[in-house]
Amino acid sequence: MLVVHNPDHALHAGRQEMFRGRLVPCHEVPARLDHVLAELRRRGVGPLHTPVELQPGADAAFDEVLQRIHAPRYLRFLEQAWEEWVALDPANAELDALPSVWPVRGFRADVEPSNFAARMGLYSFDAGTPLTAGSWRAARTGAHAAVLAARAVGRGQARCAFALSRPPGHHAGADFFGGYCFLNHSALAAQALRNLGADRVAVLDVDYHHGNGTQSIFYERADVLTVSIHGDPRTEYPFYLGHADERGAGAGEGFNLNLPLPRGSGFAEWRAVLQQAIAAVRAFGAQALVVPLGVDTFEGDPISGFRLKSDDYLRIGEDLAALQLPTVFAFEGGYAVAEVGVNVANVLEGFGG
Ligand code: SP5
Ligand code: ZN
Repeated sequence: MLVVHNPDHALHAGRQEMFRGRLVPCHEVPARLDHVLAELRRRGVGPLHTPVELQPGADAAFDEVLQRIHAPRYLRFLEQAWEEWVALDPANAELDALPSVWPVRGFRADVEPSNFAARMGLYSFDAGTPLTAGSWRAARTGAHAAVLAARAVGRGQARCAFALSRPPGHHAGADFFGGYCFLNHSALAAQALRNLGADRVAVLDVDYHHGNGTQSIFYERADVLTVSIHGDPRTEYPFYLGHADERGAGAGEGFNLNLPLPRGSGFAEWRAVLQQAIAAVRAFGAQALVVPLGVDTFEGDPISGFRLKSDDYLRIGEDLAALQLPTVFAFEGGYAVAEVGVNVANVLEGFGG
């Protein structure tokens, strides 16, 4: 298992997220990744590859994938956001940037406001995703790590790879951030695999939360099947997407599969649904697989509602390996910080290779 790690991840360290009228400490903290890295090292999972600092333009193929998945004006926004935030008021340098106004139904999303707060709302869907001085650098290097992992798999240099990055990715859409995510690693990995010749790529999202960003990016495409197993959006974040009747649109009709489960579900129910997901990936005839790997399905997760135990993650890895596909894993959620390393490492160990 090739592990590509994001050396810049700790540059993104939000202080607070908005929750029910209060600013509360961020759940998505740098220590999460440190625990995963430590556990992988302890078990000798590797080799470990650390991408060198990447200047814009230094890897033209990466920039091409980034621009294919994300809107150029959104990328420009992210790149400049921190400077603009501080330009509003020098005192802002001590605060995280959070949006507080959004264009809802019937408002204009086609005109980009010049006001920074208004643009921040245009490009986001929640107030739980702080943007900090280092967020862009961390997100960009993390996205690069995901593309490098996909490239190694797409070129046959590795049968499977793990992009160990944060901030996470699966809630980020073509032109929006949210759910702690800015750039969509799994979408970028899927596109990189497509560019290297895989005609059909499947994304099987096992994070507790629906992969709304990935779904929306590929919703009208037939070349990437998106499948997500998640807490029912009637009660669970991100609420406004992830229902079973969302099947794709246009050319993409039939190429999106949502498998929501009620809050409180345990591994028996979860694993039965994983078998459905795996059957769909097989029926699609995928030539490569991308797995947004969140372990916030864990019973001890502080913000989620499934009841998986640490040993269950070994079974998930084994079940996914049965597909016998070149596979890229990308680190997503998981907020029981002390257990995140063991749970992620169990999936990779169960998968083998
Ligand atoms: C990648 C990922 O897993 N993103 C998840 C984003 C969830 N954001 C909303 C969190 C709501 C926090 N609720 C706290 C409840 C504590 N009792
Ligand atoms: Zn999640």
